[in-house]
Amino acid sequence: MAVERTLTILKPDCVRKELIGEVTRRIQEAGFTIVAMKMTRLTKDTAGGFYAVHKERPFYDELCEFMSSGPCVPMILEKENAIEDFRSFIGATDPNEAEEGTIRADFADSVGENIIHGSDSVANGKKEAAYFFSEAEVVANKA
Ligand code: YYY
Ligand code: MG
Repeated sequence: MAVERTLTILKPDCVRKELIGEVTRRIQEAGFTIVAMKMTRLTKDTAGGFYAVHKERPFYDELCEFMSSGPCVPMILEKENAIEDFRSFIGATDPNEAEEGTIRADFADSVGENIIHGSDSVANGKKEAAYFFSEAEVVANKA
């Protein structure tokens, strides 16, 4: 299996609930290596750019409001099979459908406020990582 990178965001609800530590601990315990990390606050426009693929969806405006409602913590994670494994680790988009023990099942309140993002393909992971981090901000952790 190939080593891949995925982009995650601990969303504003994760930060508000003071779950940065707990979720980051679980991410590392699951074998993902953090190679970039920051705290930032999106504007409605930068949130909209990140989720541009959903522009025509009925939830887009609310999603952009939510994603810009407070600070968030984007990270680039590295692991074998990172994309698929991280999607399993966070659980389904709707926490009511997320498997027990996943981040969204354990911590998310609703489909709109679901604690965490994970890239859905290697190509999108690269695009999303570049949305938040310059090359110089990506660190060879555990080289
Ligand atoms: O990749 P993932 O986050 O699991 O779901 P997407 O279908 O890409 O949707 C992105 C984001 O949009 C989701 O995390 C919450 C929000 N959303 C929503 O508010 N209502 C929906 N019915 C679907 C998605
Ligand atoms: Mg998605």
